[in-house]
Amino acid sequence: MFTEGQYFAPVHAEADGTVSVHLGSGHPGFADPDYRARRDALATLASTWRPGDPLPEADYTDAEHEVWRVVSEALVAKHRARACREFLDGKEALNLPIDHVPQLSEVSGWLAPLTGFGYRPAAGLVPLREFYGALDERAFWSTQYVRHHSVPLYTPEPDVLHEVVGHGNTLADPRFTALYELAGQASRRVRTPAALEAVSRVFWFTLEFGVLWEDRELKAYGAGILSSPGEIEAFRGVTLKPLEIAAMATQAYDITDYQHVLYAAESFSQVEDVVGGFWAECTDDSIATMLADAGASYDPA
Ligand code: NLE
Ligand code: FE2
Repeated sequence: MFTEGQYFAPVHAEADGTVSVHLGSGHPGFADPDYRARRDALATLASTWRPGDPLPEADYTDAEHEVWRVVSEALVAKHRARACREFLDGKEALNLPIDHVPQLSEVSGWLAPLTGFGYRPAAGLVPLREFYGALDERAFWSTQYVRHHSVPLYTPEPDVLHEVVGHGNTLADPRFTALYELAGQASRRVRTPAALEAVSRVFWFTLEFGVLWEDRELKAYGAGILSSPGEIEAFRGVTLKPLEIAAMATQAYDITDYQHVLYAAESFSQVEDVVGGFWAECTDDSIATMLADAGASYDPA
């Protein structure tokens, strides 16, 4: 079930207070007992955290540091060539390590003076209201596990590489964080599930998978593209549509594969005007009208 907009293996609280992660048979770590144990341990670690606690420290293994290094190294040149300027500004300011997985506490410490953003540890799927609501408090819910070593180039599951290399570099740039905060404010303003879903879909096609034109070259600004050494090579070949809120809010998407339809902005300023403007103003009513005009079915439940 993907109503929450992102793919996550379900997490179950066990009677002994631990948490177990249920990887499906198609998951690259399904038949790897060490990986499964790791996922359970890191989900349990995150689940013990309460607001006000220090962020839990994950005892990353050499093998996990190695996956981080392989992906981060592959992304150095790819970011330079394919990431938008504002992302590169954030990346320069944040200056993440290449050779080891940093702790969420460390990255939060580096982000604080730049934009005031910080992480919260997530055991698994965070409900939409909580995920987006936190953005309004400059807090970003983040997983801590590392993708399976057999799939360094692409994973549909948000892992710590995606949260920190993809989102973290954007959370280091104030033009980006203004957009995250507006998404958070929009989520708090809207009440209906359909309106929240619209806010979330627009987030998907922008801050997760957005692309934009920069000096007549197509660049990525979405964290989902920018954390995948595979998809960052492929996005220029997909069907591009103009940046349009109603279209993004009603576009179906497959979260388990490279995106086939992306929305290209004319510039970063256009993202700020169109997407930031939508999140700044949208209400249940304005979204209901927009969806009705777009011919989408709207269930005001
Ligand atoms: N496909 C991305 C990656 O491999 O880093 C993660 C996307 C999470 C929504
Ligand atoms: Fe993400």
